[in-house]
Amino acid sequence: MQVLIDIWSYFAANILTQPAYFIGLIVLIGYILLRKPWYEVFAGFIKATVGYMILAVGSGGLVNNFRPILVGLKDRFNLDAMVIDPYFGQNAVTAGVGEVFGRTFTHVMLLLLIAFVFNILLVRFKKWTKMRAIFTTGHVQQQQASTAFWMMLFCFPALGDTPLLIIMGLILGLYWAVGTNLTVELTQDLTEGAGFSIAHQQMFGLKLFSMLSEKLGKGKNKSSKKLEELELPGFLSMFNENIVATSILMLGFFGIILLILGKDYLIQAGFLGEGKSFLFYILNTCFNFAVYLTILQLGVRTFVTELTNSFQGISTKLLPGAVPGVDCAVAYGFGSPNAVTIGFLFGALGQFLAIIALILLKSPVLVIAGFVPVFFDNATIAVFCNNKGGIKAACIFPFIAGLCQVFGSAFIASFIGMAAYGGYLGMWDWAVMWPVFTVAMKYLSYIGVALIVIVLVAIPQIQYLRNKETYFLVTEDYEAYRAKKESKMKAAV
Ligand code: ASC
Repeated sequence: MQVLIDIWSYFAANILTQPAYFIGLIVLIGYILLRKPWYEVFAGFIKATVGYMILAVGSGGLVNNFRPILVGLKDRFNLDAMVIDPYFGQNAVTAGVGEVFGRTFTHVMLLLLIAFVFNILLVRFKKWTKMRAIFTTGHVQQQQASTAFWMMLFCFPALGDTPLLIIMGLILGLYWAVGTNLTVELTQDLTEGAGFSIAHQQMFGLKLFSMLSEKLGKGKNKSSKKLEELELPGFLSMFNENIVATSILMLGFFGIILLILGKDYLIQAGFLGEGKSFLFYILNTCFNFAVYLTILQLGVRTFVTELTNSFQGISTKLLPGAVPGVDCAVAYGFGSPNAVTIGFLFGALGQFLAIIALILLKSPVLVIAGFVPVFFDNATIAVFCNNKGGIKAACIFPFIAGLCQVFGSAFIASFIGMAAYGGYLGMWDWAVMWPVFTVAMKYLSYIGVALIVIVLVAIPQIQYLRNKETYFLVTEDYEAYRAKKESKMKAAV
């Protein structure tokens, strides 16, 4: 038994929670199943792994680049508050779970394993479950397992380890399978059949906002144009170029925030070297955004084709008709690159306004914006909303999402007692869906658990019943799916 636990720990630490190697492994297995020659298998593994590492350089760079701004806002306005960010949330669980509940953190990895295996089984039996996607974003799974572990202990503090892990594994595994399944059509439409879905922290949000965007975009008004269709006249035409647009928008928004923070503060906090130019510091910070975004997109382009091609091995031999659910940043390689920037800005606006509201209302819990929710959640929502509903949708829904992230996190983190440990996950599903789950379990106990399971199990069934003809076609043969959808649309006109 110990040997098995050691193998699992090694696998979890080095592969499962290291997305680059996990994606590499999936590609490796996929190509082996397709009986490709060894050198193609090996090359595919390297391209996928290195591609993912490039993506990680881009996203890590974005996170670090914006740290001074977010830390600065906190320091300058003397806010003593919890940060909404997956990494702060994970630290809060590690720090508090023993103190509050007297349990150890090691169970989190076990919970991850149970939920992951359950997700695979649900997809294996998709004929009955109607679930088509596997959640492969390991580092996110780890963050979610930590938070879910805390929530579960909060609702059932007296429950023994084994039943606790089983119930939680069931709910978390269902959430992964149902959530990533919800984004299958959206992602296939965005990527024109690249063969993956989104497995991240805003999957229910993506589905909800995409449906609303579709409604919004139906009107014949100009604003239902997509961002990439916008042809700006005269000097505005420089915004047609993504790198230029991104840099100018960042300069307008974050340049002003940096000016407000002031040179003295930035020097004192150690972000700006003594004697260095403040002007060029601002330019660097804002332009770097465009740099890291470009790197991120290069990473996506490097590994996505490998993943798409190799997964056919898995989806024909092991898990028929399944797609891998991947990191939300992969979507930034598709659709309008400007949507990423627009989503970030409107999401930040929503979050900042919500934080000001908390301060004015003298909320007992204050929130500090963390970069991961404010950027990755809202940029992703904008990419999908732009694709379904155009420019207006790409502005409105990230803004609303920003409000949800702050208010929802403030509520749930104080309800379950995580706020005292300085952080909460903060992403959309965890600021809206999981608070609902937690309240249901806290007040209705096992009836609450049963209700959550019933609702989650029903969602893919409803999706299936609404589109029986094309439901499995969309992952199995995208071209045929598109042709069917188009002829249906023509018939409706
Ligand atoms: C998260 C998280 C990250 C980012 C990354 C986006 O939720 O923990 O590191 O989003 O996955 O690419």
